[in-house]
Amino acid sequence: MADLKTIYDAVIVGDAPKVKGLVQESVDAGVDPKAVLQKALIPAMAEVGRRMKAQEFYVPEVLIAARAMQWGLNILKPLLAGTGLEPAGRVAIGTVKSDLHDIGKNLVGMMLEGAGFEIIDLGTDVSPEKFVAAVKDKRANVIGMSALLTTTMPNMKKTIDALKEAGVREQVKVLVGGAPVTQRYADEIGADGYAPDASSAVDIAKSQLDI
Ligand code: B1M
Repeated sequence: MADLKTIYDAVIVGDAPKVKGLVQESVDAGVDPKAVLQKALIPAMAEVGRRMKAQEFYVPEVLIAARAMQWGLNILKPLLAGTGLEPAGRVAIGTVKSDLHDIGKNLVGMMLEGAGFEIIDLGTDVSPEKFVAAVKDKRANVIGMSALLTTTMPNMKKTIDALKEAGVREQVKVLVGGAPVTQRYADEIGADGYAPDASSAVDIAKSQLDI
């Protein structure tokens, strides 16, 4: 039977087929799926985040590790449903209206998922109304907005305004990021948090939700 450390190591090196095989082997042998998630996949992605911050890993390494984590997660998800394991938070993430850049947004989503958050991926070119609907209909408690263009950044503010108009601003934490976005801009538009990279996004989301 695969030990959890082997799964942890396989995620870090981004060996998706190996992770898939080992996770399947573990659950078939009766290992608790929660243990596989909490003691192998999540800590592995935390380590990937640490290496990214330390500039030991760059975008390609992070993407392949996240993909490996995803393959393992796909096996665990149906087994975890109904076990009462609550996600750390429910994040509706998207690239703002008129902006089609999604590499950074996907990376942030994958890192958050790797940290135990449930991700509602709204995609790109997401209107303020769609973000509002994710809070109302899908019970998101975090809105994650990404913008890569200086011309689309103002749509972050428009989304925050739409959340206020819909009366749901107080129900969610708003996290923003993307190359042209700064802490100063986040403060200016009234966001709750700003993260310069995917790994910090996990730290900020956790601290916003007091996890
Ligand atoms: Co575009 N593009 N692009 N582009 N593109 C930029 C952003 C640009 C800086 C290039 C340049 O001119 N030097 C420039 C913007 C200039 C500006 O606004 N000042 C630009 C432009 C102008 C354009 C077009 C207008 C070009 C044209 O058509 N004339 C056009 C716009 C299309 C549109 O969106 N409507 C366009 C199109 C494209 C492609 C489609 C070709 C492609 C996107 C493909 C895709 O995403 N699927 C593309 C690309 C790839 C880029 C560059 C080269 C790379 C962006 C990227 O993926 N970076 C980019 C130049 C550059 O940044 N060097 C550029 C890697 C990614 C991992 O980083 O997204 O910053 P990033 O994400 C980081 C952090 O920012 C942070 O974490 C991530 C990981 O650490 N982060 C968050 C991101 N979102 C976050 C959310 C958070 C927290 C952190 O919380 C929720």
